[in-house]
Amino acid sequence: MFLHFGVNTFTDREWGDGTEDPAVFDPAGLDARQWARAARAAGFRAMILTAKHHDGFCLWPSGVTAHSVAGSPWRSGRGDVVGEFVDACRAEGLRPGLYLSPWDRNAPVYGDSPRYNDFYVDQLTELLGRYGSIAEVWFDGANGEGPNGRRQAHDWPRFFATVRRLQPNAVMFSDAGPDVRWIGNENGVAGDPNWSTVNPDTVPYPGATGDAVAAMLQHGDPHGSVWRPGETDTSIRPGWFSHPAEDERVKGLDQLTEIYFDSVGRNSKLLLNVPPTRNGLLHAADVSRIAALHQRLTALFAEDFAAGHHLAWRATGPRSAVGELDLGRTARAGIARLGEDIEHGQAVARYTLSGSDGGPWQELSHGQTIGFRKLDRFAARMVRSVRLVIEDAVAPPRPVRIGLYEGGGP
Ligand code: FUL
Repeated sequence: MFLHFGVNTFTDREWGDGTEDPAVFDPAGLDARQWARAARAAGFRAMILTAKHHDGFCLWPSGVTAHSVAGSPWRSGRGDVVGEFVDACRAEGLRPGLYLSPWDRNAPVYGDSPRYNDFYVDQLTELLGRYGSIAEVWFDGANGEGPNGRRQAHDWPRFFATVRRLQPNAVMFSDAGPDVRWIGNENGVAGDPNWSTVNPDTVPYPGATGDAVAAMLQHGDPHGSVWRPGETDTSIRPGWFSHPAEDERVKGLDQLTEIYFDSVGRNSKLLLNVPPTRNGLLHAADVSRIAALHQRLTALFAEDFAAGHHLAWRATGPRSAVGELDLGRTARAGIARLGEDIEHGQAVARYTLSGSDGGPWQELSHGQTIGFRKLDRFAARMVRSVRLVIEDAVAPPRPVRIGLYEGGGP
């Protein structure tokens, strides 16, 4: 779960300009445990908070700027949202992650490249040194300075090295990784195909643009030299921050289900933004929507007909294979869940899944990449056995995990 929260929550904006008075920040009822409980109950495993958005306002009392919660009336200026957030994650068994916007519209040194790089590393050092283990660091690529704006040359190698040194187990996200990559849009849709390998030279730094960049983010590269799986970020609302005018525009259950299939179902992580409101709580409408999504997904994947049944696998060539699995009974199937053993990478480039109820094989679905997870929905039919034909691959294909579920029908 992604949480966008900050001065924009109070000024009703998406991008603050950095001139906001810290006094506007006063989430009187803030309860990070409520965020974490809602997330956990809805099946989320991690939460990522905007510790600093583009406006430069820090949700923790940073020692390198006065533009922070320390200048706000909230908890009489002695509060620390990042601290409460991390504690709440720990209490609910969620992994905490932090977003620290590289673009800073408040910092006077922004644009004086070496000095801002020092300032940014100082902030990273505070965030990664004070709160115990942090699971993910999120580097946003946005920059709206425009042609006459300030030009900041970010020292990405230094930022990445700082994270590695202070939090060696943290995953770093950006357009350019180095660990996980942006999927290239904010609509909740990963590419199909979607390779977890990329060519790093095509996306040299976060915020790089162009057709080749967009294609690399969406699809990866079957021959890419680095492992950099996609992460799909999208918001449950039209905006990233909470706006009362959008309380009626929380995405519907069907749309969220589509997003799940289009992201998680296409070999990507999903990072769904659920923004806290001005009183510092998640909105009831959002909380009930994520709970409903969890319920629906739990129901869809309740029973795996293939579980425990032997998959007979054999190579049919250097880059092809066939797997067959007998369910031991006839079941109505409408969803297949496929997965490669990614400890050995990602190999499958083209496949066809067929089913039989005793008669001839009939195609259930076909596709290109599988990767960690591929979800296929098809018109539900009775099957007793399934056959997965790997028609093309970039390496000898290993046995693919197959799950088979009834689904709700398309
Ligand atoms: C973008 C930002 O400009 C948005 O405000 C938001 O934080 C989104 C996740 O990334 O680049």
